[in-house]
Amino acid sequence: MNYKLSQKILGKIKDSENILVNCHTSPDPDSLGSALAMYIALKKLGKDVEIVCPDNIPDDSKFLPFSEKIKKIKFAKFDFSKYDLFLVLDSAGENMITGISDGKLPNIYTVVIDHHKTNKNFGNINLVDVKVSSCAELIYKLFQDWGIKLDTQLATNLLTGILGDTGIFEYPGVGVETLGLAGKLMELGADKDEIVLNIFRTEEFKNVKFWGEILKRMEIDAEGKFVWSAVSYDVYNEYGKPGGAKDAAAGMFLSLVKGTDFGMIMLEEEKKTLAVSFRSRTGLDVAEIAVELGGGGHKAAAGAKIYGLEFDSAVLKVLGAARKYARKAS
Ligand SMILES: [Mn+2]
Repeated sequence: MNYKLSQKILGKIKDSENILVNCHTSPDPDSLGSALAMYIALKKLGKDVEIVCPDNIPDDSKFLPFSEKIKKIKFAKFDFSKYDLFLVLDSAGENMITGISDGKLPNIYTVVIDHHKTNKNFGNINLVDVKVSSCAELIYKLFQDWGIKLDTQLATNLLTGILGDTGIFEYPGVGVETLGLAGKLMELGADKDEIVLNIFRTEEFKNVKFWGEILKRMEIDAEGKFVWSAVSYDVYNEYGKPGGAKDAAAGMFLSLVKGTDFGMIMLEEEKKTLAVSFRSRTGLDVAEIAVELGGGGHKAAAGAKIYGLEFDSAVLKVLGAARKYARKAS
């Protein structure tokens, strides 16, 4: 048995008829792969399942088996009354689920299944394992406990989650357990090359040009040992608001620069809403900065949103938190 809570969660599922599963805001490959894998498993268990998300799923993820089942909803308006169980995956807190800064969760029995070290344990049952690479890896271990037979479609979704949250196995700390598991998923028919091509090598040309705007604005803080870039709403809007461009650029550019420990990209997604992606280069824990700013995440990759400040003030706030953390860490 991988987890003590596995059977308790399975019992709850067996007692339920209509099950709701979530994808988090700006759903990434781990969120999507985890939710879709769970969807397939719950169907195998004979349940009615719905997957909901506060945002649209990216076009590059539409090749994933059953991705068409993910429904975009407004949490404040959706009718949750028919559901008797809510499985919350890969989501550290309420706003990651609802997409609203002070959003309330529906009043349904809630099971949290997550790997964020900043998880707030807000469910009725909380299975949080911060040692796994991804929520998909956790779910693989959970399915082992449940005796779920994996098929190619399920394996494809799980491998997508692992590839996403490990930066295609590149992030510091990705070890033999994760690699071994990925190998097993490939034996089951998951096509690593197809996933990598679709998700990481199918960028819109304009998004790549937008990365140029990010790079052009990149600064180095030699004392704090970090790089940073901040792009205002007006520039973002000029490029047609390329969703996902910030995270993709963060994955590529923030852990490259000699002499730095970490980096961050700030993007004003809406007027007075600054989204920040942090990436660690040396293994320094960037989730601590994200938490200081009201966000969360992992040691190697984290995020936060600053609401209600003008662009310049929001940027200064983020820089202040980063410098404070850098001083403390050195
Ligand atoms: Mn994840």
